[in-house]
Amino acid sequence: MLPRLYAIIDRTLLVVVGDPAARVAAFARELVKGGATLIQYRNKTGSGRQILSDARELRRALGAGVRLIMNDRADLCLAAGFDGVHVGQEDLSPEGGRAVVGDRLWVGVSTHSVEQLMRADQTAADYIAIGPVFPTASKQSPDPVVGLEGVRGARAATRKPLVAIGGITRVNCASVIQAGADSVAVISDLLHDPANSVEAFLRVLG
Ligand code: TZP
Ligand code: MG
Repeated sequence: MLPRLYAIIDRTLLVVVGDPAARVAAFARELVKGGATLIQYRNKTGSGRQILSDARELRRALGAGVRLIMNDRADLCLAAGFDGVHVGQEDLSPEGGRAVVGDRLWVGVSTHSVEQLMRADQTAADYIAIGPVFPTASKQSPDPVVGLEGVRGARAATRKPLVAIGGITRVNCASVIQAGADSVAVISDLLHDPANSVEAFLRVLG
């Protein structure tokens, strides 16, 4: 169900010159050119209005062939015609997200320990993310790293599709899949030269 690479666009990490929605869409088109088929839009600082404007532009620019996941906001997932919502430990619960987006769309949930993952396993989530696997500079106040050991523990604790996140690069991604993740979610190692980075990830991950 999940592709090996789960690309995340963090709006605050993109350098914007000119129209922000156009910049986000252009970056996403590069990801898709490299082979990305699953993309999350993440924006921790923008207003609902800005997020929706970026998201609608993404949907228009990428068409129906790419799965688009909205971080945090189930309402904006629906409003933008996205394919799913991703919730964290302090957002809507997976059940809450499910109540908003319905049964047809995806609901993903972030966890930061095997204990949280075991709770998430009992929910309506379609997939579970675990992390940070390695140190990351892309998240404010990240939880402690779980390491490859954490990925192995997570794999043993759930049969749901498992996404690993945090500090994952073209260099270390194979070890994360070997530890049991179905997919790796990546922000910073896609920022510079997105099309070529995605291609390189997919070459390594097969
Ligand atoms: N959640 C756990 S780590 C992380 C998030 C959103 C950031 C991942 O970014 P990067 O740059 O791939 O480490
Ligand atoms: Mg969140």
